[in-house]
Amino acid sequence: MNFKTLGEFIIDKQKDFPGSSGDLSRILSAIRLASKIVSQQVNKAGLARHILGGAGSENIQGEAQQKLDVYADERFIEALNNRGNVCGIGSEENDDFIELNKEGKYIILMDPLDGSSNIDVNVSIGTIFSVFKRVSNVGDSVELKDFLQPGTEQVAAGYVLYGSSTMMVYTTGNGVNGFTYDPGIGVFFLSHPDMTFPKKSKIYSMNEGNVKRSSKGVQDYINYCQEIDKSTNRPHTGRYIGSLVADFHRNLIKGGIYMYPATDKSPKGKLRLLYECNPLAFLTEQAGGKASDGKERIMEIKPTELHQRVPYFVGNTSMVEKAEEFIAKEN
Ligand code: P6P
Repeated sequence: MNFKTLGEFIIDKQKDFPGSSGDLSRILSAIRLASKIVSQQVNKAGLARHILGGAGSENIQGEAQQKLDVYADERFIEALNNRGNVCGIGSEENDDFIELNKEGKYIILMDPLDGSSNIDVNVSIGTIFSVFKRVSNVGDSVELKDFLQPGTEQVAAGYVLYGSSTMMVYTTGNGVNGFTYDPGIGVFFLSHPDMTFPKKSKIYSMNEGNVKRSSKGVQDYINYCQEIDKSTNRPHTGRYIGSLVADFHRNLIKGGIYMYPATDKSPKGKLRLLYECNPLAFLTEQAGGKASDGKERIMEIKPTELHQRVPYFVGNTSMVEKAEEFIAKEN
């Protein structure tokens, strides 16, 4: 077996930070452990009647929580808490942030199971995570300001995709690497080293039911994507699964843009800045792409709320900039 394991990779990369405490390695290992546990449940969701269906509760977004949402949230919180070096977690599934160990130097923001509306129809879903160093004093209680940092301050970010295979893709600021899980032996192997967006790209991902509810600039960009012009690789190909991690992962490998613009129904967009847009933006920039709200770099937005939503355009730089061009013209 000549593939490097995720565990070996984490330890090897730690050597790139001489004198590091190993705290970040322990956090990544905790995420690795929780993702194995969640993967096992996701992969039998069709059978485990006790898991399927609503948990009878709602999250702050007012979305019916699927039992797997709650299950995943609890497993990631437990695994991270057990490492003792995380002082707090902000999660889509919890109205307020959760305080863990006051001595912890890191905070985590996460969407424990994004795309959960797809659980019952057996479409890929994912976990998204973002890691920051706390800004409040070690030993004190974690504070909201620890979570409201701009994405540029992230020390690590990534996702776990529960699809035809389970993959973990992450960055600590030195490129993007993807690991595929072998459930037979319970190990993630380095299957996608140094992931970057391909130069050529023609996939656009948007819920086109929202086009008429979006701005003129977005409508003009979608029309541009659909025009026939061989010289500019058009018409582009529409692909939208309705599961952000799955759409993002496909576009990272094949090239493309994912858009969730502001609409009359979601005037600030639908996706959450802290635990969806920022972590994928960190990966994107590390993979040579671009992530914006249509005007401003996502990672430079100063957050004001834990569950803040923003319009989102992410993927190949050329495609994101073309969309921004149409948006700029509308004003
Ligand atoms: P719509 C899932 O709820 C999610 O947050 C993303 O995973 C997905 O891309 C998007 O919302 C789907 O939203 O409005 O197109 O159903």
